[in-house]
Amino acid sequence: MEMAKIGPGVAGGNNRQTLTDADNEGRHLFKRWCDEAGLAMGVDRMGTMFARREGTDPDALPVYVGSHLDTQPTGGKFDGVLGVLSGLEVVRTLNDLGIRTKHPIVVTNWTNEEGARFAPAMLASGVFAGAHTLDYAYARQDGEGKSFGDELERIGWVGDEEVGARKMHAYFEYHIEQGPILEAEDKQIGVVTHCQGLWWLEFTLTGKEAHTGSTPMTMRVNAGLAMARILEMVQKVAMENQPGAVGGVGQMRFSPNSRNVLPGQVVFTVDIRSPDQAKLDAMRTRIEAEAARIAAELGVGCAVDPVGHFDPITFDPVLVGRVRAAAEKLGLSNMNIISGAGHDACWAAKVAPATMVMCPCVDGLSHNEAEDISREWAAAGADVLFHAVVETAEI
Ligand code: HGY
Ligand code: MN
Ligand code: MN
Ligand code: MN
Repeated sequence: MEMAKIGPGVAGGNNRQTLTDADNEGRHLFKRWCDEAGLAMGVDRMGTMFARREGTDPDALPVYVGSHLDTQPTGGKFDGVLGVLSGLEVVRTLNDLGIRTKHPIVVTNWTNEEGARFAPAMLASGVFAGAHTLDYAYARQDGEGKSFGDELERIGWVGDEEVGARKMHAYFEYHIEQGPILEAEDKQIGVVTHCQGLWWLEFTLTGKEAHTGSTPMTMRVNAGLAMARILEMVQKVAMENQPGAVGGVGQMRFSPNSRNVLPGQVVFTVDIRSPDQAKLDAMRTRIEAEAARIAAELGVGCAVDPVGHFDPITFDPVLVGRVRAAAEKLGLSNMNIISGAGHDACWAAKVAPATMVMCPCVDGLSHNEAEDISREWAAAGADVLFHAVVETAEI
């Protein structure tokens, strides 16, 4: 039986899903703006873009500042792009002021942060940090069976740099919170101390295709029912691990996906997260065991493939301190926060001192086209980013 392909369709919609023509267009616009700012562009074999501003000491390791330009199928007005363009604004401001830092500064656009089209999320930064091989990344397929490597080739962004060859003095990422805390606490700046860990568990349930009308209830091998019970169980496990745990499912695929055919196969990805390592791993163990029990009770086959994972991250205390000091110096209200969403900074933190700056977002909403921030919030975070980056790059 043909494996049910999962993942959103890439056609249409107001988005820049990774390696689509819209992503390509955004990359070329970003490159033009980097050229205009006098930056030298390097591209690695995952298509990640590194725009370098020279420092006074060419031997000094660069300070990297970036995020991602790719988006979800719906959303992404600020998620990622705010951090890339604010990084560019840091170097444009230094250009305007005629300031040359000691360390070079490299503005970065990581390929496929979202993991919407090609799982897992943070794919390019994961290869950069050695969590995935290049072959693994190139073989990842989207919902239409296209591979990452072929699509990167198609849009012409296979760079010549070995992935991970670059060494970083430090890495900064500015991002919207994508949650409700900063707005609710009326804070302008999130001083990001940690990021919660995650597991993406891809379940493949195998039932028996049969007529939804003429098949007696006692004769069904119902993969759809098994999926429903597993989703309910994931909700229960996450609620039993409050505070500080989340669990849910964003995508699933029935095969043959016909109204009057019981599904022969159901494929879906469970997304669980927690800042607590033990809690995160215990949730995974429990969900896999209970899913197997639920499937067995219904005579449904159950296979699990962990398609995404990273442990909870602690960001670099020195850099975190610089973000806090910059917010204080600028008179901006601020608080420590743990990032609920994953970011490229999580993999960068594996290979260099790294941290993040966050600004609030309206109603804590993200991964939704209604995602919004105020100009004041955007500017305040960019000011903090500027001061923290420049202090680290040394004048
Ligand atoms: O899944 C995440 O946390 C990120 O939005 N890619
Ligand atoms: Mn993001
Ligand atoms: Mn996102
Ligand atoms: Mn782990």
